[in-house]
Amino acid sequence: MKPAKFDYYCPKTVDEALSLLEEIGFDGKIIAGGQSLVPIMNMRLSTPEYLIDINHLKDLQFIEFDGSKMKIGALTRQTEIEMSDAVRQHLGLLSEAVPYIGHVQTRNRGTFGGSLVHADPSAEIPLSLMALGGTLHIASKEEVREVNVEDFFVTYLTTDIMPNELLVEIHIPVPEGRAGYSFHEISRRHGDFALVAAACQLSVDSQDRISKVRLVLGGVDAVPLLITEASELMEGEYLSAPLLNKIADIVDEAVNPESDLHATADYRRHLAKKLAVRTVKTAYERARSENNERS
Ligand SMILES: Cc1cc2nc3c(=O)[nH]c(=O)nc-3n(C[C@@H](O)[C@H](O)[C@H](O)COP(=O)(O)OP(=O)(O)OC[C@H]3O[C@@H](n4cnc5c(N)ncnc54)[C@H](O)[C@@H]3O)c2cc1C
Repeated sequence: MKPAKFDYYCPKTVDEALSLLEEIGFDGKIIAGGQSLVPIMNMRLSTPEYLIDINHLKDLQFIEFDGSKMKIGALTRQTEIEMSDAVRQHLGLLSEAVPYIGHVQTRNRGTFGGSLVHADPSAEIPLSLMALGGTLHIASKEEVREVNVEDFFVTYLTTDIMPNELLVEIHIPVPEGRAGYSFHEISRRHGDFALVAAACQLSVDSQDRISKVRLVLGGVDAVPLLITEASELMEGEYLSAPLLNKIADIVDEAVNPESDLHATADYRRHLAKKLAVRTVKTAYERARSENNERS
């Protein structure tokens, strides 16, 4: 199918884009990589009257390390994240997760910010950001406001962003000390969205006790699900088989999967427990083998 008729704008500066968004409001839509929006428009599930193409806003395309956090521009292509040495060194979880997104061709166009705003609950970038923690910087004509990732995802395909706003950059703290991470997902074919995905970012103290951990599951609720009870249980503990069994029980309680054409809710629940245990174990082993403290 073809999209419904629309007018097309191609602003050259962020300021120009924000003025257009202010003027057009609910009748307009930003297009970044177009890898989610264009199929939706082709199916006429979305029929914006105006498209605002942000591909010329090169100010929004960067990856920077400032000593304690990574700053990533919203328009940064997923391939740039995948290929970045700085991301591999400081945010290994993202480097591990991004190759699961679609295909090389979709990652060449798809952007970091587009995936966050599209907010598919099984998408790899929202899940990884939830595990890493961080803030989203959202600009309008009036201000730039900061939203913690925990507050950004509202429900399926819905985020805390208004029609007159533009996601401009994302700040992610670099894990300190002896840190480990892990990302796993199960999908029917490579490149498909995950049936269930799990991400874990974890740190241990000098005695190998877990000092900080964030476990997140995707594809099991309307948003990427941060399993806070599992963090509370693990912090201050050594990882052990009984602890992993308790984590599986917590995950069983926390998830709220649905059945669809691809998998039943029961199968998704089963995968969630298995993947949670697998990601925590791998992240812990990686953290323990990290001898050189980074700060
Ligand atoms: C064949 C195929 C397979 C795929 N498989 C996966 C997969 O396995 N995992 C996965 O996560 N994704 C997958 N995707 C989607 C992924 O490729 C998209 O990149 C991503 O979901 C959207 O990013 P985008 O830059 O293309 O955004 P767009 O499609 O341009 O926009 C998506 C939404 O975000 C809004 N938006 C974009 N940028 C901004 C901004 N800076 N500020 C405010 N709003 C903004 C748009 O208005 C729109 O509502 C797949 C896509 C295809 C075509």
